Amino acid sequence: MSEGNWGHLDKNQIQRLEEMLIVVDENDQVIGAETKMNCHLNKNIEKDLYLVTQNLKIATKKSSEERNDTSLKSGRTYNIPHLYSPTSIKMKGTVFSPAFFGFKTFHRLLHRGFSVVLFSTENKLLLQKRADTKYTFPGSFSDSCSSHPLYNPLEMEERDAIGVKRAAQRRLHAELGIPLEQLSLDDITFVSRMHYKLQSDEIWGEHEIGYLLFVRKDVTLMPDAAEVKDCIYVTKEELEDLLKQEAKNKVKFSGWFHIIAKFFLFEVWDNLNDLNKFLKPDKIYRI
Ligand code: DMA
Ligand code: MN
Repeated sequence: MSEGNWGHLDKNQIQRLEEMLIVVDENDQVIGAETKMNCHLNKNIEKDLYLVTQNLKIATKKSSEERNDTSLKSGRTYNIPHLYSPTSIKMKGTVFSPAFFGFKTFHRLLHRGFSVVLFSTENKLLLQKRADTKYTFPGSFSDSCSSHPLYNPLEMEERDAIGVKRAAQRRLHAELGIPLEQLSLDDITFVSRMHYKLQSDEIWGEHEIGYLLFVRKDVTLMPDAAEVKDCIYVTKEELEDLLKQEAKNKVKFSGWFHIIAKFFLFEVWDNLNDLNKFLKPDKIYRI
């Protein structure tokens, strides 16, 4: 693996790669959990995988299997469905396909994420510039705050997308320093979901069902430099200008911000007082 794609990560980002994310199928039904690292490696997103859906005791690496991933450890029992990506399983000298053991084929590891677009009451959009240490799209402008709900009961609660909203509140506080009392779950509107796959570089990428969330509020910002390099409020014209600068290689934007901008943002911006026609909680846009 090339130094450039790992070398820019600091201790905080490396540690956060151990967070357990929610693995979903193409209809956003929960299938299991995986580390943030495994969810964002192109090698896991670009090929078919198998999913262990029963408790599985891995006896010893040597005698029971041949595999090239590090997500399962020998001698441990897994109680939650877990990614398993062997190319083959070798038992007593014979090579079997994982399907032989009844492991369900699972196409291209997919996880749940969210993106918050936050507007001030003056109708300016909050953009964040990602820290240079971020694993994907380092140093790029992006929406106000993107991240992932975690595999725990509170952030997996699906009624009114409450779990995802809790995760958004947690990250708006952690990344941007927005005080929890300034942003309640009721301040966050769930707009719709998008399914997309993106490459950031040759190592890292996204394959996500992303919840688009909307906030319109004046908030206090105290960004964490380990996550966010800069924060700016922009008008629609200023954003259009920044996007033109990207074409001249002067600034960069995250891949998912382009999707949000193309399919939602400018239309939403023109209708900030009446978002009802954009609220499609049951729809998943395939992009
Ligand atoms: C990724 O955001 C999430 C989406 C929806 C593209 P991120 O890389 O900033 O997430 P994290 O907080 O997990 O680093
Ligand atoms: Mn992601």
